[in-house]
Amino acid sequence: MSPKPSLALLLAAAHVPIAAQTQRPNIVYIMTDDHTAQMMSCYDTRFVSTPNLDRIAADGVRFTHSFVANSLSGPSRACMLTGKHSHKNGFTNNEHGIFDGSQQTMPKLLRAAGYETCLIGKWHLVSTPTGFDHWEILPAQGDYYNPVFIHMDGRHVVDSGYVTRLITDKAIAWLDKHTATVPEGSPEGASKPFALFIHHKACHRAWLPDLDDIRLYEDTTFPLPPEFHDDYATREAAAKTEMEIGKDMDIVYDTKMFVSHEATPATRLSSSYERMIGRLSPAERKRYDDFYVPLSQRFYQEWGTDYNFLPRQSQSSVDGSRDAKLLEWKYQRYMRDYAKVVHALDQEVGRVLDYLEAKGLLDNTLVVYTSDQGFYMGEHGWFDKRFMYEESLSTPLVMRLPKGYERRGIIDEMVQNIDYAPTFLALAGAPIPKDIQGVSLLPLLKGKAATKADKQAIRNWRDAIYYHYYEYPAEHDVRRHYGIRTDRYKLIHFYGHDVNAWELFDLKNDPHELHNLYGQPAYDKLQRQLHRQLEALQIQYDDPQR
Ligand code: SGN
Ligand code: CA
Repeated sequence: MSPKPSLALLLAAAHVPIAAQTQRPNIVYIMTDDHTAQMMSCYDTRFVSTPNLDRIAADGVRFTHSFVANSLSGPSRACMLTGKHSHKNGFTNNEHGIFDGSQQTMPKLLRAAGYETCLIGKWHLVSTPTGFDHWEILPAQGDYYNPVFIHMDGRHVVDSGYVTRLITDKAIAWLDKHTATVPEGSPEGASKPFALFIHHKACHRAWLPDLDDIRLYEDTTFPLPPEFHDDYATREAAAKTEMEIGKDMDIVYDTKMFVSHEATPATRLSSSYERMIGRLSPAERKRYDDFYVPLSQRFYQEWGTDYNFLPRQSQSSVDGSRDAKLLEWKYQRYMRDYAKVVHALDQEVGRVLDYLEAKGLLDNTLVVYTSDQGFYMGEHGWFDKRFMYEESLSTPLVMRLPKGYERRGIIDEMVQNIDYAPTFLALAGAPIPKDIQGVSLLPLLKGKAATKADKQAIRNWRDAIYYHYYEYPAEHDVRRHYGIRTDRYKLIHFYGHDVNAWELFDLKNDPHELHNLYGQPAYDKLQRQLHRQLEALQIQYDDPQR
């Protein structure tokens, strides 16, 4: 009978360098939903204060050119898990996708390299999670109030409380349990290194705050973004969407103008709204209503109960007109509720950092804070995401680095969410499979410890990223498109159904992407060059859509 191989031997077989085995860093990956960099004070000081998120950036690094590959929840999650673009991991859109959990994923590879893996929170990939030693997930989008969690044994259990706090409680409870158990004969002299994935529901629509935070930001008047009154000239697909604050934001569901079922005019999403707040206990509901009902009564007194949606022209309404005032009023409500939701998120991230610090784990842990994509906070008059324009192509990314990684401050190389998988594998000392399309970010994180090869990797860093969005026909009506972004320019092709349009932007001279330069003779040479670069990327990533 052959003796059982030790863990050390197994790790060696997994190509983990022996020296690294004693102190391999832990990974805490915190991914929120729809949290955009404009609403994070280390990126943008105009709107909110996020001291705990800023702490990660201040102690570590902040990426200023961090992008997603497909600006939507499920697809982003699949890119993160696999390190591959949507056409390779198979999960191209939320509406028809079921993630193939039998494929190679980063959590599975980390596990094979000796990590313990745990996932808590939003999953959104339809199939059952694979590659995690422990998971507890929200069904689909999940709920803010007293949410259901699905357990590994299939039970659906309702927990009392606010979702952001509950997800953190569960993550910390898992850490407690994990750090208390040291496997016998562990070569690391402690429990296994871990990779903990904390996936928040916040701050997804409809931005329902913790009752403790419900009155925050009520005295704040948020400045309008410069391109709030965009008229979408020269951008056909932008003009065709349904994500305008004026025209498409629901007065009941989104801005919460609800008195009672009987006393409130019904909208398309009223019953969804009633279901969401119907989850509150009577005492909780009273606290909720004490705040929103008087506001709603005042709203309907002022604007009338026939109010439904503003017309398209509201975007460019004359200052002081009824439509213009109502549009701005909706914007302020949207911003305030979103800001409240971010507040709880910031506090709960602080709680995780404090926990790691108290346990002496912080210095040997890579803490990543990011979102599944960016979001529009009134830019172009919009909410939601999906487009390859800057606000939703970008996603916040800050990291607190484990010891040995000395880089601090801003990193401005272009990075993408397909890079997380190879980064975590490299950090664990595990090999990066050839079919992974992202690249490890470790060379950017080493600072003084960078080797010759790292410096070479930085010199040869990618000069463009590739993007492909597929979910159409679907909610918000964003047409399918793919494109390329370089450090200065962007070329996008909207295709299929009723549109076949190219757009070209000069991000330096037109940072708000209002002037589509495609087809203008002065840009002919640049246009041809970008087409070539785009095609080269489609070949490199093997995207059949060309
Ligand atoms: C829901 C929202 C949409 C949102 C998608 C995708 N509608 O369908 O506004 O774009 O999720 O978001 S709602 O009426 O249900 O709130 S994602 O982040 O999960 O991709
Ligand atoms: Ca999202």
